[in-house]
Amino acid sequence: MLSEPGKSKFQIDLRRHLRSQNICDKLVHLICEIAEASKYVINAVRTGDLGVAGTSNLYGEEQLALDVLSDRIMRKRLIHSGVVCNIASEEMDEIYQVTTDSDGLYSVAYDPLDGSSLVDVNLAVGTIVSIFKGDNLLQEGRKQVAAMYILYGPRVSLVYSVGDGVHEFTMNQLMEYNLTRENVRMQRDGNIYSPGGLRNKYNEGDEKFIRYLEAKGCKLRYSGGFVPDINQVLMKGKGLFMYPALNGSPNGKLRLLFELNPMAFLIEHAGGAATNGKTPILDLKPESLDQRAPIYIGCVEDVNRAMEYVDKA
Ligand code: FDP
Repeated sequence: MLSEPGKSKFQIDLRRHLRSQNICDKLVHLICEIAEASKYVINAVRTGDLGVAGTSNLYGEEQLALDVLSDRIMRKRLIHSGVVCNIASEEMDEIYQVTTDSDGLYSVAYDPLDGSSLVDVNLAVGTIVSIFKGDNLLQEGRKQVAAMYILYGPRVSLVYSVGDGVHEFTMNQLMEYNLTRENVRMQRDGNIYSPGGLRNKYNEGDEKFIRYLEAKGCKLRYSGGFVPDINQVLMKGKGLFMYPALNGSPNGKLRLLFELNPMAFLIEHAGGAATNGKTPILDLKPESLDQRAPIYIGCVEDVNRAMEYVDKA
């Protein structure tokens, strides 16, 4: 643990913290590069035109939608990092191969701007990142060597894990990420719930589970952005997010590679759990880049209870 009692935690920046994690220099470099990229993404989110792709600005130049722009920012940084062999993004149809020589390098799957439809109503959005060693991106999430997200809210925060605890950093006025919470832990049981999707498309088990949560006294806390909603569950340490199978969408909405795996890695490493209703998210073997799955993620006891309801349905 790097934060010492009596010493200001704000002195510990991301790079220094990463160096205390016993990981290779290339992984430290990669996570720092992603943190650098996020500074340009937040700048685009805060100041960019809210135009849609294909429209032009005052000078007749083509505008990029913020998610397309964020994707370019991330991809460029990863390509030039020198430590990445394969890249997959929610914005791309195929894997982008940076180099065929994957020895000692990493592969990265990311959602550059999750919740981008919320930018025009000024709600929080985020970048989600999953990192594997080597060139294979279609592996079980449990094989991730690191996962992280950056939340662009009233403040910008970065949460990462390399498998040894979950740590939160907050951007300061100099745009540096400084440690604010080390070893974030989830309680076993929660009191908030974040249910995605249309409730009238829920199946019977999910409907009963929601009624159970309401009867238990859980408060509804749903922003419609996966990153802020998960961040709330993780930082409060007590709650559950779900995006279940819906009538007509048996795999729900959220994508395994870009959204579910990295968040499940973070929540599990904070002592929580994540399942599709039957199998832990981190044990699902992806068959395609755009694979989706239902998810129940948060406090262990709430997730177990969700599985009971799903099983009985
Ligand atoms: P969005 O469509 O705004 O990009 O991943 C997509 C996502 O947002 C998540 O951020 C969010 O949790 C979910 O969709 C919200 O979906 P619903 O509107 O169906 O609840």
